[in-house]
Amino acid sequence: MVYFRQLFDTVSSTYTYLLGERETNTAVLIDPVRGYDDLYKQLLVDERFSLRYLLETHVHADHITGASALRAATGAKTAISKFCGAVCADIQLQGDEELSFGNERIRVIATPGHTPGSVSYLWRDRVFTGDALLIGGCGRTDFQGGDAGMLYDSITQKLLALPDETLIYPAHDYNHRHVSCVAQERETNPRLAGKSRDEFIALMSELNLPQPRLLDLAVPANQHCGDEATHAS
Ligand SMILES: N[C@@H](CCC(=O)N[C@@H](CS)C(=O)NCC(=O)O)C(=O)O
Ligand SMILES: [Fe+2]
Repeated sequence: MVYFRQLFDTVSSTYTYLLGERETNTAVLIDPVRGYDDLYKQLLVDERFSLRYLLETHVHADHITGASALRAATGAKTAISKFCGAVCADIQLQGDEELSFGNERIRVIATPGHTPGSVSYLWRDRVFTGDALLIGGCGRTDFQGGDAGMLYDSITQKLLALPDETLIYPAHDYNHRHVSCVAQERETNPRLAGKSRDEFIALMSELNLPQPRLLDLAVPANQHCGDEATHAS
């Protein structure tokens, strides 16, 4: 039996995911947000889970990760792509490997483009896409080494190449949507459906989005795994 819970930070509209396995009572947390440590810890206690991994989809630009505090509290290992420049993490992911917790397996898929170190995590029938693929959108590519062509390739060749019914759980949604699936994004995502690579690159260069409010604070803090000692907010 497995356990799945989607949690939401209303300040940054970030989704955090708790995946659990009931035979060994082991769990994994994807993209924890700093400030929710007590809530996560209580949830782990209530559900009797021991935390194995704290997985980051990338270095976030809009909120600070809760990884450091949770690692200290639980002994879980932190993992992030080796291309994120977060040397503080216990595991530097190559972007094509398998992680296991209890009897469960998670496949790491390199999905660069929003950032060079963006990865997605495939678990059972669902994929956690970080900011690579959002519901009806995708991560911006105008900072943090973003590359629209690379993002198009990641989305079309890796994420939308998964089976149609694969569920898509992004790192954010700003419009109260919780989940999508591969077929839905392929057919309806306005940034991608019917768009060539060049059209996508042109569209991404014309977004003119305001910078995330916490950009200058969050990026360096997250490269230190959200360590309170080095980067207090
Ligand atoms: N208003 C938000 C903006 C956050 C933002 O720009 N998020 C990035 C991800 S780090 C993004 O790619 N957003 C996609 C989009 O807005 O289309 C803030 O200030 O934090
Ligand atoms: Fe991001």
